[in-house]
Amino acid sequence: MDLGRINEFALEMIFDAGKYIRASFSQELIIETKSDFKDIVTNIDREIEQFFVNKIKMRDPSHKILGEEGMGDNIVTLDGPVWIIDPIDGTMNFVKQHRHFLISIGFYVDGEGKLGYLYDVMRNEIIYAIRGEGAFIDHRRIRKLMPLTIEEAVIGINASWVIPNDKINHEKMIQLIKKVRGTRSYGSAAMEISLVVTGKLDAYLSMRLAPWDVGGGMVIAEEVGAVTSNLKGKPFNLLTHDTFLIANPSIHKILLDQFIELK
Ligand code: 2AM
Ligand code: CA
Repeated sequence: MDLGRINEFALEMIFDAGKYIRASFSQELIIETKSDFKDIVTNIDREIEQFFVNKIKMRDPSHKILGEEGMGDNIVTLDGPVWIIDPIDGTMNFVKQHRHFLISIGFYVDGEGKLGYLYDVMRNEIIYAIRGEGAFIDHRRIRKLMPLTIEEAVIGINASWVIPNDKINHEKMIQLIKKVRGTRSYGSAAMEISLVVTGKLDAYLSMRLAPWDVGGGMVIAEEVGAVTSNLKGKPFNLLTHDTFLIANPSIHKILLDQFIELK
């Protein structure tokens, strides 16, 4: 399989989708809710996913697609070539802020991440990785992450995990917030991952993410030395929803051992 050619195909498809999304602000968006009132989707999410599915299937019908909006295949295993796609990660930001949302795509073969893409549509900034060849931001190589202490770390966390909740020990989260240099919350898992792999954030954690939120970012993480896992320290399960942690390697274990206690 020629990953270089698939990479060129993917980059072109992503840039075309970006142009379409930017142009969509001149039309009225159709906004619907999904599982609950906080979970929203627009006609653009669906149109972009359909665009990716058409492009990929036209190029090679044997490639399978796991997409958030369900336009792809019914995926029960990661056997063979599988594209994991979130057409818009951060839909709430897309609707409300017209920025801070990304296209997130991973290309896996037999469960192994080969290509990863995080495209910040409004900044027109592409981060991508080719397994074994490194990660790039706008075609410049991204350096491996530098070690740091927990006191120097800036971490991405949603404020809801610092108030009493049924998923994680919030007292330990409060200890963590006191310990680190700073915290941030961006409302797009793909954006938080893009910041960790470029050293602008040192960790990001979430209690519930889907394969398409992290599939692209996990390939990039591997190439820059960022560590990914679920909150039990096991590999993130790309076939279902799971907890998620990505961190600079020097603080991944400390976060898991000292601050993260699942209920
Ligand atoms: P989305 O915008 O593609 O839905 C927001 O904190 C982050 O979590 C976003 O990356 C968002 O992706 C994701 N997210 C929102 N609701 C989710 C859900 N029910 N399951 C998994 N991920 C979700
Ligand atoms: Ca999405």
